[in-house]
Amino acid sequence: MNLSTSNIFEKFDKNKDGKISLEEFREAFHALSPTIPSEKFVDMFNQLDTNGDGQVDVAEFASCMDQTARSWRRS
Ligand SMILES: [Ca+2]
Ligand SMILES: [Ca+2]
Repeated sequence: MNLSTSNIFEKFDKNKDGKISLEEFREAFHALSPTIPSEKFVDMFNQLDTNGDGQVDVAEFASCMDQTARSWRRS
């Protein structure tokens, strides 16, 4: 990977508190692809937030990136 997970994480984490809120996630994704419907963000966010505390921390983010990278390699 060219971009490290923490680099990507920092782009999402606008207020630098070490966690991505739903609002930060929505903003970052909206910039990437404005056509994604908002219910899709919530779905994706909930998948990232595996412990369900309403924030995505770096560990949750990293494990998701891991799975994504693995599924890319499979296909
Ligand atoms: Ca944050
Ligand atoms: Ca969480």
